[in-house]
Amino acid sequence: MTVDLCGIPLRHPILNGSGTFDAIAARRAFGDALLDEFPFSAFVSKTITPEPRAGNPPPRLWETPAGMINSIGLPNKGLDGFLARDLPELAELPVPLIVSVMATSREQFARLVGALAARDEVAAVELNVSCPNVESGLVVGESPEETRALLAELRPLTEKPLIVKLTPNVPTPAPIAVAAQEGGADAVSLINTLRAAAIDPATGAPWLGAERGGLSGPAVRAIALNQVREVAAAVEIAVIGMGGVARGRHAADLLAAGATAVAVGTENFRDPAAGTRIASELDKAA
Ligand code: RRO
Repeated sequence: MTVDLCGIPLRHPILNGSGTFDAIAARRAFGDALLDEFPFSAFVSKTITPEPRAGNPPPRLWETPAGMINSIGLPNKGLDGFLARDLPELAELPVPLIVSVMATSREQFARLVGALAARDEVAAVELNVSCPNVESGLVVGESPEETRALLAELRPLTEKPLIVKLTPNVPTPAPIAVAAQEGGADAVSLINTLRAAAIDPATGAPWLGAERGGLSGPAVRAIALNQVREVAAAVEIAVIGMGGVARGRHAADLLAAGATAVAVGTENFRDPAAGTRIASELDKAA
């Protein structure tokens, strides 16, 4: 079941969701065995920002029935740290590399995309306009106008595919996806996590250090399926579907809903080989 994702040939349709699989740590843990049987047909990096970030105060995770709330808050080395330290290691992976980026202004997004455009190791760039866990006040991906304007500014900077990661925290994501397409995006990916909170039963206060976070896992699967269907019906560009995928059947459902490829997220924390298993289950079902 090979796939063409915006001109990038993939061995199978299963990717990782950004931030849900640390390939550098996994290589340290599993050695070169990781490269012999890499779980995903392309690797999507954790989101990077122009400057280093420490991330949100702990606790950062809460388990829910059939899901998980995270409030990680984008800890990363910043653009220069990523290029110097992470990119050389990620370039050794046996699959195309998609780098996820986030910034709080169009100029800063342009700095990130411009720098990555110059790197042969990078196959595509994912624009994370949907992180629920930062205090910028503006979630670009909640506004079609902002999304279109951002793409119009970034599109001339690179011929590499630009993927827009959509938020589920809007009444319907289709108008945002259409705006991304009109601005020149090559693909959209969805869903990011749903805004959520948890209370510490001992104190009655918010459990998460940042007070709220984003819900993922099987709990969100039916929402993801509906949003992927709506978006795939509204755009001609490729759709990368994700949300609670834990088995081949779930991936098949998202492909039937119109996705070109499917990403695995929360399930990677439970089973680091989930990508390989899900790709093989999907293959057997086909
Ligand atoms: O780092 C995070 O807290 C985070 C990000 Br950037 C995102 O896009 N989605 C999410 O659930 N967490």
